[in-house]
Amino acid sequence: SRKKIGLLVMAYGTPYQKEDIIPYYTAIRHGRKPSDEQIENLARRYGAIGGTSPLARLTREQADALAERLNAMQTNNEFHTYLGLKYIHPFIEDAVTQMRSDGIDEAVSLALAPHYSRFSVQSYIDRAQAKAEELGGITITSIKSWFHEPQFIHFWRQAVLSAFKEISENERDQTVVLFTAHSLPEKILKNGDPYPQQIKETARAIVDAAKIKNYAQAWQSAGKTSDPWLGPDVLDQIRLLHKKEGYKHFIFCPIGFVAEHLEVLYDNDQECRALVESLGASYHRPQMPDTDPLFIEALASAVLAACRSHV
Ligand code: FEC
Repeated sequence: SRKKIGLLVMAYGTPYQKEDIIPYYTAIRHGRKPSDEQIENLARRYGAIGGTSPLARLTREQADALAERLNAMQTNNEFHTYLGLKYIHPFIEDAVTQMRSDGIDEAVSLALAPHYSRFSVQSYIDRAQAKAEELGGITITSIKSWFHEPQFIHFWRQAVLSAFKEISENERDQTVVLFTAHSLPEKILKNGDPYPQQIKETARAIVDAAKIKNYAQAWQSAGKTSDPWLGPDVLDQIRLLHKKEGYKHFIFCPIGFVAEHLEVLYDNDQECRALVESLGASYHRPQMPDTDPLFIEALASAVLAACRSHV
């Protein structure tokens, strides 16, 4: 019979309703309550994308689609999905506790973020492992990154190519593809964090697969702290590219994210778009991975590879 395997899908989380914004934001800030001004600013941005983010729904749909795909493509294991979020319920710890009480002794964890950083994915992993150790009797194999999955690259190849189709043929040479990911504090570089390199490799692989001529990379959504953050910032990069090359079209690929959410719908689709259009150029942003079958296939492939090597 099939072995029962826990599939711990870990993701960032988002406020479900307006009232969740303060506790959520406080959790992101490791328990330090944000100022009234910061809260208003964040509430305003959620307001600008319709009140709340579609991320809660999309994360759930991604987890369900992944489990369904995994159970359809092989017969050794029966995967049971548990959703564990970083900054709102159900928390990562809740999910591990639930798996354990459901009698699961082996699990695979996957974060819905393609690239590994000690500051991002490792903190998901640490929380799951700490809870598993505390409870005992459950082993979790943690996938650290999955950006190299061929179907993930293939997804972005298709997405970029469809964005190019919106552009008239004679202007395709005056188009730049801009790859972005969430910025992190520059201090990550001191410990040789692989995050920037993995993002660069992802961009490179998409460029090769889609035969893109003009491309650049930038960081987005940096925190407003006194620490230096990885740059160039996306807004500076847009200005620079426009000044130097006079591009008519900007295609945005936020390859560090996997769903439409605040960062994409506000930081890209509103802030970046406004700047691009103020420069007289056009803004394009292909569909995000969401529940695209190619993307779900990429995640399933990463989970099966982890099972082959451990479970
Ligand atoms: O609700 C939504 O639709 C968006 C959810 C959301 C995702 C997301 C992804 C990442 N973040 C990463 C790092 C940081 C660092 C700080 C930080 C701050 C915020 C704030 C909100 C927020 N993040 Fe986030 N992030 C999302 C939401 N993030 C809200 C707080 C207000 C603001 O700054 O806008 C700075 C913390 C601090 O103040 O010290 C650092 C990284 C990712 C991508 C990887 C992942 O998904 O885990 C890295 C989705």
